[in-house]
Amino acid sequence: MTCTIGAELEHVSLADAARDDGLFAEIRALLLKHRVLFLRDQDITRADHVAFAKRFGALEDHPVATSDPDHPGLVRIYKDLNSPPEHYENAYHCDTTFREAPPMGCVLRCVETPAVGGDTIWVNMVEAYRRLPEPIQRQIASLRARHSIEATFGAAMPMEKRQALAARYPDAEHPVVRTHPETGEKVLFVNAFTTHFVNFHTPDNVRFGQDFAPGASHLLSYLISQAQIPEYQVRFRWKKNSVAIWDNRCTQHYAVQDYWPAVRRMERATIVGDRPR
Ligand code: AKG
Repeated sequence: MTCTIGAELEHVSLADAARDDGLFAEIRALLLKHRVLFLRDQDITRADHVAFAKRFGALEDHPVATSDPDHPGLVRIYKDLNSPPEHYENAYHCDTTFREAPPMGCVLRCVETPAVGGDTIWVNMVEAYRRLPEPIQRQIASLRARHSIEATFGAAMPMEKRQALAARYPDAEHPVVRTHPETGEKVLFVNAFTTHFVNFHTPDNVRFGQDFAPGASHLLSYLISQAQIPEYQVRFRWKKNSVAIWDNRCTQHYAVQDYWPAVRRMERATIVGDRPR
């Protein structure tokens, strides 16, 4: 859909793909190539949605979003007049990287969309890494960073709830440049959940101790800001029954919060991933 990311699949039903090995294998290969796939008119049941997502692997719950009691693994992201924007999704992020093993990917279906607004943007973080200046690539090659649930979901919560969340999801540490486990590509792997580098050593911070690293926060902000570059992005206009399938290991996304108080209802299945290396 753009020169760097996204493809739209036509004349494919995900209900069929849930049952057809060949079709599923083709979709999986296209996902690795294009990083996010879009399909229209997927008037499928919730059971079909879950069955298709499960072809990729086991599903996991979301730390803050509500799961559908009748369809374990399906999370509701429903917004209306009574749920004002909480600024969770409208930050460039890779899903739940505060987990040791963040998700492999997601299958998101639109149940209801506002007349205007509510688009979602995806970003190709392999391209973001490739286009970094070479000295920066060298500088970040062996850097590691901390990812925390408190940086985003926790920030707006009362302290007690926030502490409970942090206890349930302790911070994780990941490489700043991860290698995609299937394609072998290098991926710039910092996002809204990333709080700081844990091994940014310079002559100065050896003197001050490794938690105080002059230049580190500037470098981290610079790396995080790469997701905002339009050349690495695709922006999708939802319709009822549109579906997006994304590879969470090499993309970030941003749900545009411009529609409140209109109603927007999405349902999402999240596929368990592996530990970034
Ligand atoms: C997420 O599922 O992580 C989101 O950011 C929501 C995406 C969307 O609702 O478009």
